[in-house]
Amino acid sequence: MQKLIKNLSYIWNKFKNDRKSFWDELEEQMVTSDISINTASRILEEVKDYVYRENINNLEKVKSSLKQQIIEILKCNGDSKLNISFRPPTVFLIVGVNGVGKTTSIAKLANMFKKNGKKVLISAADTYRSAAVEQIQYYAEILGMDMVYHQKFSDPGAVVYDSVEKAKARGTDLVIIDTAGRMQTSYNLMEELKKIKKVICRRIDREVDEILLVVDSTTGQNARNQAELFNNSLNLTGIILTKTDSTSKGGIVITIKNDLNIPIKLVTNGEKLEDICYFDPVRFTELIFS
Ligand SMILES: Nc1nc2c(ncn2[C@@H]2O[C@H](COP(=O)(O)OP(=O)(O)OP(=O)(O)O)[C@@H](O)[C@H]2O)c(=O)[nH]1
Ligand SMILES: [Mg+2]
Repeated sequence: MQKLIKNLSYIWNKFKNDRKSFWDELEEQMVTSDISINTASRILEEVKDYVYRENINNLEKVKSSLKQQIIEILKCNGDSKLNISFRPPTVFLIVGVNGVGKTTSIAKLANMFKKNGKKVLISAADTYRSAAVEQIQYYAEILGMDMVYHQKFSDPGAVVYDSVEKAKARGTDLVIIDTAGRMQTSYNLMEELKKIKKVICRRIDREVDEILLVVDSTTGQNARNQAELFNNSLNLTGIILTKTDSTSKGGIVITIKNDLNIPIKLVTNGEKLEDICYFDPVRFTELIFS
């Protein structure tokens, strides 16, 4: 993860001589860190308000006010935890565009629940690529988990139907569903995902417990558009932020939470099965400033 505000110390000398250009440059740095203009303005309005009200003249205090505003945005009101149903199986639907890290995040998540003694079933509803089934199969084998899959190009709705029925019959705690990231058009993809969602809801007789969008933290501001598109079709319950170990800027999650109010629930930071954790707004903010 890269520093969010790279040169705050460098532009600090402008604070005394030319305040306007200090604020402008700070805003520019935030925007190049994948924070949307809308979000950056909201943060800076609060920071400026504090600086002028308290007559602040100290870099550390400005920095700490910035951090505080970011933490406020990223904080969730109790909805950052994963929703586990008291009527098993709990069902998580994992969605996201091609290559963001859906399948590997599913393996990491399955491993996390398995370590907590839960029985997990993986549902290979990405029937668009045959390699997708093989990849899931590999993880299901090393994790010793049930898996449901059909032929390539078969109906993903049918895979999901079978998965939930099998989970019910076997007393499985959690079903995690992998989905395709690529389709001929995003319209086709959204229609297919909506259909999958409907199948799950009918089988469990409630809303899907989690619909998680996987966001590649190196994507930049385009990730906001992805989140908006998926959210409009599916009503997302949260975000899994991946690849935070690479040279990502991380600012995109501040934008997604501020502009779309979708909570960030999990973060992955490597390729090993253990490289996943719950999102912690304070730790995350410290990291992007450290
Ligand atoms: N360094 C690093 N690499 C990651 C992380 N998460 C995923 N990857 C890598 O990203 C690549 C794509 O991951 P997948 O899980 O296959 O992505 P996907 O979204 O399922 O891709 P499609 O099925 O093609 O849509 C793989 O090479 C992963 O190892 C992470 O947290 N850190
Ligand atoms: Mg995949």
